[in-house]
Amino acid sequence: MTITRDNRENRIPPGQQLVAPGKWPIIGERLPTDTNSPWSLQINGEVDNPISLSLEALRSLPQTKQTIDIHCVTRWSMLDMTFSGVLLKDLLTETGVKPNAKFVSFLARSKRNHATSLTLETAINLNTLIATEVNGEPIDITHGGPIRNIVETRYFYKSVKWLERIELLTADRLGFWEAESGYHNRADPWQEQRYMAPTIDRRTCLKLIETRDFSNRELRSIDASQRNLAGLNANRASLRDADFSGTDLSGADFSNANLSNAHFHNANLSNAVLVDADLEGADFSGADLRGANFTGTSLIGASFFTHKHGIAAGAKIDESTQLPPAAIAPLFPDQLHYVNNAIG
Ligand SMILES: Nc1nc2c(c(=O)[nH]1)N[C@H]1C(S)=C(S)[C@@H](COP(=O)(O)O)O[C@H]1N2
Ligand SMILES: [Mo]
Repeated sequence: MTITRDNRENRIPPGQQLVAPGKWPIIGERLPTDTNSPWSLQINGEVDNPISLSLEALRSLPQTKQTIDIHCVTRWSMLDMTFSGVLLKDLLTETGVKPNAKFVSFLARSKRNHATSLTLETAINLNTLIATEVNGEPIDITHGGPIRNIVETRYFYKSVKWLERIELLTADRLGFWEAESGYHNRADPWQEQRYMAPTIDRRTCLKLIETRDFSNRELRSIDASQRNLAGLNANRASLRDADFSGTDLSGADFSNANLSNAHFHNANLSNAVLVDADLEGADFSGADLRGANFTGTSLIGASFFTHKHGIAAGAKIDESTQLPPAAIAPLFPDQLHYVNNAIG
């Protein structure tokens, strides 16, 4: 059976950009805990007949081909990836589903027992595929082979690498990123459901801004826009989706901070230290980056230039900006072009 993608005119959800052709990034865990022992897939929990299928048994079941677009929460997308495998729906026909089963959890063979979940209804309606091949080849181990689930029209964190167990549940159990990093549990890229609501209230936030010390704190989605935070200490702070638009951050220390999807539009980051920070999906458009140090950063999906609302805004970059080749290599082609031009 072949399932074809819907015919959306615009295939790129808001805030996403295409990676260079053939450059599929590796995100999150790089390898499963154990690559040697044989792979199998268990289906248990609220089912009538729990089963365990060897990889071979899974491959010998009727295969479904599905062409989907991948959208990572860190703002990169890839179109027309053809996965094949067995539909979850078909596997659940084998096991039978108890009437009280409402959620499905996908669990990985990985160090942190990485998992994600969906409502059973969503999982079925979105044609969740238990995939073993991509574009006609077995899925590479770094991309979750030999078995990963594939969920179209959801951010890619709903597709677990090294899938080894599917558990049906009566109540939801948040997945790894959803619980640890506040990733949105619905994850619809067309609605930009990237993160759950902020973890800190307005008053605590204002007090913290006064101290200029964010070090080691969990401050996802904090609104620190249009402030004077020169010399901020944000060493090892967790600042996913934080809003620093228009803020003075000159000389700030963001080393080892998690700033994925943070907003630095028009911020002053002159002489800021971002060494070893996670900057995936971060927006530096219009920011002053003179003297800033990006050594050891991860910049997949980051942008230094936008033309949102018809207005072009590029970051201020010159020879004093430390943007090592290794850090900028994974940038989107147009972003890389802008940065290279600016460095001169
Ligand atoms: N086991 C496991 N599955 C995972 C992750 C992970 O860290 N561990 N990361 C998720 C995220 S955030 C994304 S974007 C995709 C990345 O898949 P890729 O590395 O094949 O691009 O895997 C998802 N599934
Ligand atoms: Mo992701």
